[in-house]
Amino acid sequence: MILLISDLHLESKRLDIVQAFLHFLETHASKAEALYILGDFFEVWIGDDAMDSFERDIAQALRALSLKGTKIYLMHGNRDFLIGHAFCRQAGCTLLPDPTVIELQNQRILLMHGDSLCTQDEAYMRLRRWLRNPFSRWALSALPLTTRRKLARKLRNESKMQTRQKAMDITDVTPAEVEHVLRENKAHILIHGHTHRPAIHSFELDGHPARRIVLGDWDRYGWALTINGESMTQDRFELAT
Ligand code: LP5
Repeated sequence: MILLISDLHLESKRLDIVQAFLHFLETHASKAEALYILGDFFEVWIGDDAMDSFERDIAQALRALSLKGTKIYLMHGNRDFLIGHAFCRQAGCTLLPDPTVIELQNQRILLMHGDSLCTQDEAYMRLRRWLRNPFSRWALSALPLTTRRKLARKLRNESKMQTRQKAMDITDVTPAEVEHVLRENKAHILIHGHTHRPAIHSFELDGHPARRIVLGDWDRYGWALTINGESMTQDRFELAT
């Protein structure tokens, strides 16, 4: 059995989510062969050198799970694309490129965070190109921590303001891009997060049944997709109060 989650946006201000995640690790994830975290695991990540006790405790919890035998795979999201090898080493997890194809039951399954599929969101696509550019990453990483924190806060505030004003279809994935990535990766199943619109979409791709499974974000509820043999089910659970 494997588990997939995304968009937990872990931060010290949301201890309800942290508690639910720790509980999820102990109860569900410890029984899984593998746990895939498809991005935006943290609310924001400005570099491994900014790790504090909060992030170290989360890394420790993941390491404890990996020592029990569950393999942990982590993909970057748009908020935590600066997670690096130092965190992964501490957490005992493997960093996955976006996109990644896994094979289960002779099926190729495409895993992505999902932000790169929102191609109609031109303002975000510009920001993404700029932030992911190796030179910008290098320059940002060289800034003092206080400056990085301020920049990240500014970006979050600007993003919240602008996202509220964007039409729903702009902030969702572009169907043509979904078809393109599936064809390019010779897959008929795509699993991603990012849009916070949990669902299982069935459609036809080149005469074959295809599915796009959108993982839910952890906020009012927690979400996890379980793949067990042929079955794929997404469960929603209450966060303890
Ligand atoms: O995150 P979410 O889902 O709410 O919104 C995203 C898009 N927004 C983002 C930005 C992130 O929320 C914040 C990024 C934090 C990164 C941390 C590390 C950064 C490094 C800095 C320090 C080392 O990804 C949002 C999409 C939405 O998904 C749906 O797909 O719409 O995109 C935007 O809102 C982008 C805006 O439209 C354009 C923003 C221009 C900002 C200009 C301000 C510049 C000031 C700072 C310069 C570094």
